[in-house]
Amino acid sequence: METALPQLHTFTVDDDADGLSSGNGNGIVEIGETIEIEVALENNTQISALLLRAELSSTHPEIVIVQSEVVFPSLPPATTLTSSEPFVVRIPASFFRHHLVLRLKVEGPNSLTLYDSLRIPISR
Ligand SMILES: [Ca+2]
Ligand SMILES: [Ca+2]
Repeated sequence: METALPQLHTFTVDDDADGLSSGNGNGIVEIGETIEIEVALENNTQISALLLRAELSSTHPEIVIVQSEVVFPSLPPATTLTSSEPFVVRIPASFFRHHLVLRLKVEGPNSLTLYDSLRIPISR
């Protein structure tokens, strides 16, 4: 069986007060906010990547990942696709680092597993 290779295209961060995020909506991730992260994947191979499941984790124990798993419908060749639901991450007021680094893992039944990281600046 041929193997698809999903790759991270972009990610966007939402700090507004709508949906599962809770913040001041100024576009800057600050301590005390809960953010939504949308990840867009791309597929530059010739076959569809089926049933992708993406998982987000953190090496910082104080970070709370409220929604750590999102799924993608199949990702056809030469396309970019955003997950139907966002990841949700809460940054506690005690977080003291200037960047948050999150690990992204994406796997599917006919794909090579993707490992990447998201680096998000944090303000206070
Ligand atoms: Ca939102
Ligand atoms: Ca903010």
